[in-house]
Amino acid sequence: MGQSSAGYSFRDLNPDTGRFLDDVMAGLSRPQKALPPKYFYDAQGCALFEAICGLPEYYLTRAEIALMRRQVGDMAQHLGPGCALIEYGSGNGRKTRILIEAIGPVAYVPIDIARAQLGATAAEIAREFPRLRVIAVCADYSRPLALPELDGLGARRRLVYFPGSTIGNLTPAEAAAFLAGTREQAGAGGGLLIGVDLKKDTARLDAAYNDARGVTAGFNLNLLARINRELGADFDLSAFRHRAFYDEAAGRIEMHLVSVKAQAVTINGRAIRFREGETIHTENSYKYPVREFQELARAAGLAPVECWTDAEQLFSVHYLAVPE
Ligand code: AVI
Repeated sequence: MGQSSAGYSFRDLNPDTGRFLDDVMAGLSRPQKALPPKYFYDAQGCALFEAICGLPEYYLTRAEIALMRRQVGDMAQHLGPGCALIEYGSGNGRKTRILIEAIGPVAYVPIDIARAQLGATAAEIAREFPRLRVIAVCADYSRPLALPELDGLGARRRLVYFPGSTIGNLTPAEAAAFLAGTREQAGAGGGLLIGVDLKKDTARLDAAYNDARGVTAGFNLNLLARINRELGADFDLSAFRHRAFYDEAAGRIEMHLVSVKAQAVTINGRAIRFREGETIHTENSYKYPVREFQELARAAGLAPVECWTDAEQLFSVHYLAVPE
């Protein structure tokens, strides 16, 4: 584990070594071509996602931050002081700061696949909260991972924080399996605090993923640009366009990249053919009513304790306890 002079330690589990090419080839060889959304987040992708979070149409981030500010006092009553706070997908840590200030954890363990952003966020938080032990872990939290040793830190319990409705990027079956794995990481007596986007009218959802400035389109297309940059592929970005829509029956936004013509792309010496109009499915973003998400949590062996929503009923944050 590398100890940084900035007051945090950094453990690199090398989440991307060798997997990107295999995942891309496997995804583009399926009848419905698909790419895993975790690969959106290279440096450009992180910057584009930051821009998305500030867009007028993308209500999720604003609603969740407003909710956290309004309810964090009540959350603190449930969560108590002195926990080890483990965060999946730490991003820029804006919501985390609100939580850290209110609950006073003894340790903060941000886990993210985006190495550079993880280091920057860990350094900033270590500077802002000098008494907090910050242990950053660069890892793919969608796969089983070994957490650093936390027992010697004097934490009363473990709290896993998973904000931003990133759980919505998993299918419900994947989300249930993920919750069950996270329950194990939190351990008996621990808890999970999870941000979940709520179902709402289709027009608002469609607009959030089809912003007028085309930032979401750029974020989606950056996946192909990343494959070109890192795997030496020859995607012509002007021959693909962004498509996102809400599928009401499935309760999810689907994002695709549509091939605007018949074409072939070479990746690692192999030609991948596209028909005109054929799509690469790049992301799902599921939306859950409060009860539906609580059912999912129960099925994963967790006990829903409390759920907070923002004033406009756009977003929810669930507190789920791990039974003793
Ligand atoms: C990270 N995740 C929760 C975002 C979402 O809303 O599903 C990713 C995103 N995709 C397009 N816009 C934002």
